[in-house]
Amino acid sequence: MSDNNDDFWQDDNGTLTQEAPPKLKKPRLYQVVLLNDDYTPMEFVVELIEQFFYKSRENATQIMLKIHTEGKGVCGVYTEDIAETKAAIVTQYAQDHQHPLMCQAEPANDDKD
Ligand code: TYC
Repeated sequence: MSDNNDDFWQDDNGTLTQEAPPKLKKPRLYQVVLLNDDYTPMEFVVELIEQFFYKSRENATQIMLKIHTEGKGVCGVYTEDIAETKAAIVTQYAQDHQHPLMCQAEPANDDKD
């Protein structure tokens, strides 16, 4: 066996072998956002953020106020399946309580690794 360079190996029969690059990539991340509306009570939104996104009361209140003033806000970042599932569960939970609150998943800005 001889080593031609860093990428190729040559065995005794002259066969060249190249090591394959790793196939696994980091999964793309999705952020779960809540959208503002004029009807859902602030207290309901704060409690929902605490319950579904495991935020402290203080942090949940800050996120709710950001949504209220800016139109939307990020509650958490997950892989795609988890983000889509969480968004659907949260929207359904709000509907079950007769509130029009909308929750959606969107691709997070991928900063280079
Ligand atoms: N704008 C709502 C109100 O004034 C409060 C609210 C905040 C609603 C965040 C939705 O995602 C939301 N009662």
